[in-house]
Amino acid sequence: MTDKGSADLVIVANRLPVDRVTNADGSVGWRRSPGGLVTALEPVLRANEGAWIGWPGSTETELEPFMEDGLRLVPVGLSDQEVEYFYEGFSNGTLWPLYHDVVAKPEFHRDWWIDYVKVNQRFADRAAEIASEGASVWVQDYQMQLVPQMLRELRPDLRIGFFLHIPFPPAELFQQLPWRRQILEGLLGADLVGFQLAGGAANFVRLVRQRVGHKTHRDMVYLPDGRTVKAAAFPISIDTAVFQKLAESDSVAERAAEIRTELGNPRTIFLGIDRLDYTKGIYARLRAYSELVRDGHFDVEDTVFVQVATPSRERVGQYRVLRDDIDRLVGRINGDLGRIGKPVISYLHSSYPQHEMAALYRAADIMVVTPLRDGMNLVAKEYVACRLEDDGALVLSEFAGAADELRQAWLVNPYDINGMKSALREAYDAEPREINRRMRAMRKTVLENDVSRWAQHFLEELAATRPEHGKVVRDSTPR
Ligand code: GDG
Repeated sequence: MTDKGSADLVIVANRLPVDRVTNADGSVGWRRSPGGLVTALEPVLRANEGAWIGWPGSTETELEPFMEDGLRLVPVGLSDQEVEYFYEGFSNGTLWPLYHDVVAKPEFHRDWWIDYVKVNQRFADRAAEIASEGASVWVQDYQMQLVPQMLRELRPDLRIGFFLHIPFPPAELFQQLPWRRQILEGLLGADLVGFQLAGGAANFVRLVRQRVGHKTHRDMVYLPDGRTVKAAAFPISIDTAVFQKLAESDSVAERAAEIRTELGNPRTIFLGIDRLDYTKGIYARLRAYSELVRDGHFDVEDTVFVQVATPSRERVGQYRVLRDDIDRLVGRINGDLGRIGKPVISYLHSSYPQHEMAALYRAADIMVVTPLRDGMNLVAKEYVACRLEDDGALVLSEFAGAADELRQAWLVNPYDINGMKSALREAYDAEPREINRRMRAMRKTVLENDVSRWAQHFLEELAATRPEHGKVVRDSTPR
């Protein structure tokens, strides 16, 4: 690799931050996919001749790099087999369940691993091509864990950061992985490895010591060639201003009122919003709620649970089974306990625009977020951002990363159905003063720590690594 590219900051992520859309006239265009990550990184990408490398989400065509709304996007193509082996297979059938406490059984297939290596190499090659001399490259998430080392081999001049959006498991689980050493070495190609929580960083450092045999001290790894790698926590957040503004708008307020009317003006609306994923604890949550209805604590005449389950990974077998399980459970609960026009659970298997999400957050009196394991959980923070009047209760799993910051939620163990039932009842019965006190504290946390701050904090730490090398990443004052 001799030719250096021109990008001073490169983001490497599995997906590009846009979706391909076919317009009414048949032409093909791009629509920005909503998400805090791109909003947070946009200003800093613009200020640094930045580029974003990712898969455009379809296998149809090979695409050249292009500009979209001022962002330089560099597509990496995947074949049908790679989508199946690298993405659905190794990423979502092996790593995802393994990193989430093995709540589903991870599958280990050597063919999947071969494609994971192949695709990671392709992403690393692209990054090596477009990064300028001494540039910073920020690699995102579990699909890309080999990229730091592959890139370091091609371009030792780069500053490389990595952030894992999902939990990093304890050694006892990680060691099941037949390719554990390769993954650890892949990550060690970075100068800075970021995790959602300090526990993830500690798990990583311990594994590096035990399995790779490098010297470590606290959050630092010392490599034999003199290089150091820092592991630290950077809890991600949301674009708080966007949600706050949406929640303040008249149209969202009107839509929230409309939702309430459409539900028959109940006294209390419970809400769950999740990707339909077995880590999110939807099944046990709905069971806990339905038992409270069955036992007469909640009455379908004035209480309803709205569960939005956004379609996700529908080609992966475990996700299809989950969908059937939830369909059956909801059908049974509504069949047994509902009345005409009064379902116990109003179940929506669909995705919605952000405006509708904000209206749901505004309409809901009690938000129920009970994952079995979750890196952070942004839905919990979005709910808090939308509660302009410091009202609304949050019932939150102890096993979501967000529980570290949102201590004033009603915290629950999602495996303990009776415990969840008690928390749901307590939140339902809580005095407005108590609800306000808790929400006020949580709003302070979410308002002070938004996703721009998260990105800035990570990039500052990255810039502080290898001070003798690398360009200075220019700061940007977002919005
Ligand atoms: C991973 C980690 C970590 C959902 N349905 C719709 C919709 N959403 C949006 C939510 C939220 C996001 O998707 C989901 O984020 P979560 O954090 O809740 O969960 P994961 O998708 O599992 O995310 C997680 C996160 O990465 C970030 O690091 O917090 O732990 O698992 O923003 O609002 N958005 C729209 N329509 C929907 O129907 N517009």
